[in-house]
Amino acid sequence: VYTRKLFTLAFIREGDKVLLGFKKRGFGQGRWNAFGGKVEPGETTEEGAIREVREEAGVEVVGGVEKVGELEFTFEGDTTLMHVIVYHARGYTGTPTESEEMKPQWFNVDNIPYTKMWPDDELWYPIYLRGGKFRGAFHFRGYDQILSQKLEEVQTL
Ligand code: 6U4
Ligand code: NA
Ligand code: NA
Repeated sequence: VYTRKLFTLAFIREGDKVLLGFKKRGFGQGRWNAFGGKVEPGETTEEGAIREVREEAGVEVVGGVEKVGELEFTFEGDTTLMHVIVYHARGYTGTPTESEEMKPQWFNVDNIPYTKMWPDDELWYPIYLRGGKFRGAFHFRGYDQILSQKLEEVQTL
């Protein structure tokens, strides 16, 4: 029996570019990722996603966020299930600014640094980047090896 914990992961886009952050500390340290974290008591997942973008990337979401995916991550020998709601920000204002947790940088959609990211990212990013929605589950050994996976593109979440 798993203990489910709710997280967000949010994307900022600008034309052909997507904003990622280099995680400087904590879970996923040393990897490029979108922005997000734990949903706090009393906030909706959308509010949590918008807050994490503000805290980690230094930009303000404008026009709200759209849910684009749902992911579940489990780890061999660990009873925690990370339930991650993935969002696309409809717009933003401000200039990406480095925080204690993340160093933001724009990447062209054809030049995503998959070798320096979570290994599941190269599997589902392409669905998101072409405008699709997805549901996935990945079971890890350590943080580098996917032991089993499910991934499907869906019309609605
Ligand atoms: P603290 O340091 O406690 O404030 P917080 O920012 O709340 O942390 P954090 O950064 O630990 O939470 O949350 C983990 C982040 O990593 C979430 O945005 C989800 C994301 N994430 C976790 N596993 C992932 C994976 N396999 N692939 C991926 N993102 C993942 O692309
Ligand atoms: Na975070
Ligand atoms: Na947080």
